[in-house]
Amino acid sequence: MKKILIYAIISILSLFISKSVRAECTAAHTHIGINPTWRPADWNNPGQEHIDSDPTDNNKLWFFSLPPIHDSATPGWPNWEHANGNTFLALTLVKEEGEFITKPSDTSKKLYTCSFTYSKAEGYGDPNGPDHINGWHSAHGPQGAWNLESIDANTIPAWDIYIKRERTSENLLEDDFFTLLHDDSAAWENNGDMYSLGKRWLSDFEAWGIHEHMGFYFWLDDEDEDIYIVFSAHDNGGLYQRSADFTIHFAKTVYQPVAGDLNGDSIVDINDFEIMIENWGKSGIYKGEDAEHHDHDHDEE
Ligand SMILES: [Ca+2]
Ligand SMILES: [Ca+2]
Repeated sequence: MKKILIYAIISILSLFISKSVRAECTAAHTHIGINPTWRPADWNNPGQEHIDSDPTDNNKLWFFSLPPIHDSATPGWPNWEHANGNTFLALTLVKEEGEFITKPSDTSKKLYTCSFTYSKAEGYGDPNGPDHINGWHSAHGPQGAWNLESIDANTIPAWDIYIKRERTSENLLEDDFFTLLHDDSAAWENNGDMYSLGKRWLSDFEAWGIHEHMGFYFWLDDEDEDIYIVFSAHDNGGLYQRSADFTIHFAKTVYQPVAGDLNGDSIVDINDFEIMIENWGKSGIYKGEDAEHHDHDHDEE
């Protein structure tokens, strides 16, 4: 009886929690913060202890994907990558009434975007995972170390963040990439274009920050399997230093790492088995303490 009651309470609680999560924004954003070298010492306890390998970059901007604490954490955080560096962001064909859309100036190119759901537990296609990827958000990380300055609701911060489109991969023409704002107006149509992210009071975080939706669109021909775009973040307000260039990779086909896949093709089959048989019994272990003493006295003949 007691057990049933506990289960009932848990399911009511989880209902409530999933509802309140869904009430929030369900899109995965690229985050913008400061201090790229700061990390919690232990992601299982991110509120305590930290490491910071470089004290000179504490005011430098940086970009990151969904951090390890998130239910839909990006496997290769802070990049939009898998843990082995493979591309994480999948491209999806844009369809209008079941038909794909071709580029007006080159009908061999079709319109793609990046719109899929993902969670850590269920992987790609989990309807409860956020939609990847959509726009930008300020960092509101553990211990506040990555956060842009925020004093209170009445004090508008001095920072004024804008993002510059640096370049795209060489298989794209300049007008093969653009973004659409939520009102369907385009931004970043050319390399070198800047886009200023508005600052606003975010009541969810009780802090000043950035929350801007934006879809990524590409005109791709059949040869374009992988593409990338490079952005940098800047502060017009003079508070923060320019970020390092941030590269976002997209691919029509994503190759997830799988345990047992030895040749890296994301399939575990006879080819991996052959590699294992060929190398059966080999050992790559070397213990420095077993090294034989080497005489460095070169005077003796
Ligand atoms: Ca630092
Ligand atoms: Ca394989």
